[in-house]
Amino acid sequence: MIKVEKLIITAAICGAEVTKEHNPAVPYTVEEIANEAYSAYMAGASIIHLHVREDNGTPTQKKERYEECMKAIREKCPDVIIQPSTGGSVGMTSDERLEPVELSPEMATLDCGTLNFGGDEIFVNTENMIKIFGKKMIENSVKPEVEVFDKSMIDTAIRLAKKGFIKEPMHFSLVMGVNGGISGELRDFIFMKESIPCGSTYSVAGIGKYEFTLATASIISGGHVRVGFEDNIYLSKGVLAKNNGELVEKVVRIAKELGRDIATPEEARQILGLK
Ligand code: KMH
Ligand code: ZN
Repeated sequence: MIKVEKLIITAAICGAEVTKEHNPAVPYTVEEIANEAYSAYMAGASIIHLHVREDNGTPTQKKERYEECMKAIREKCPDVIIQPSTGGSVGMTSDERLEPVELSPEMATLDCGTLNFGGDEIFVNTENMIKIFGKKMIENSVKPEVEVFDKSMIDTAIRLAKKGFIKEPMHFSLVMGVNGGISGELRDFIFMKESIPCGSTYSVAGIGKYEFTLATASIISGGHVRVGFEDNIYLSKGVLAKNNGELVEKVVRIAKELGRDIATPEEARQILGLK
C-alpha cells in the first residue's frame, strides 16, 4: 500500500478581491486578520496563505503591513507557516507584489502564468516576471508555492525549474475554477495532478462550488487542500461561513471520515522540506 502523507491544510483567510459585502466576516484590519488566522489554525490549518488590506479593505502589498499582520498572527499561532501572496491584486506592479518576500517568510506564492480574471481584468505574470520572482525567492530562501491556474502553467514551472529559477522538488497549488482558468471538474483535477513532476507535492484550491468536492478528491489522492474566504465564502449552499475556521473544520471532518490524519505545522514543514 502507498504511504500517504498527513494532510496539510492551507487557509487562504482574506484574499484581495472578496469583501465584507460578500461575507461580513472577511478580515481587513490587523486584528481581524489575526483572529481569522487563529480560527483556521485552531481548526487544523498549518499554513496561512496571506493577503493583507488597509483598514478600509483596500488590498496592499506593503511590507510594513505584512510585517504587522505576521507579528499579530505569530502571537496567536506561534508555529503556523505564514505564506504571503506575491500575486497581490490585479494591476499591482512587480515591485509592489514582491515586497513581502523581503521579509524572508518561509513560503510565498509564485504565480506561473497570465490569465483572464473575469470582465476586463488580466492577472499578469509574464515569463520574465516569473523568473525575477523565482530568483528573488531563491535569494531570500523562500519556498515558492507554485500557483497554477491551468495545465500550461505547470509546464512553464517545470521549464523554469530546469533553468534554475525555481528549486525542486516543487510544491504546487492547483487553483481550479477561476473564471479564465481551468474548471474544477474531477476530470480536470486528475489531468492537473498527473501533470506535475514526480517527487513534487500539491495542494488543491477549488474556487466557489468546487471547494469541498476538490478537497475531497485531493484527500483521497494523497494531495493537500486549501480552503478559505479567498476561494469560497460558503460553508454549504447558501450558508455563509462565520469564519475561516468553519471551512477548515469541514475539511478536517471529511479527512477524518476518509482516514487521513491532519499535519501539524511541524509535520507540514517536514513534508514540504522547509527545515
Ligand atoms: N488576487 C489574485 C490576483 C496569489 O495569491 O499568489 C492573485 C492571487 C494569487 O491571489
Ligand atoms: Zn492569494
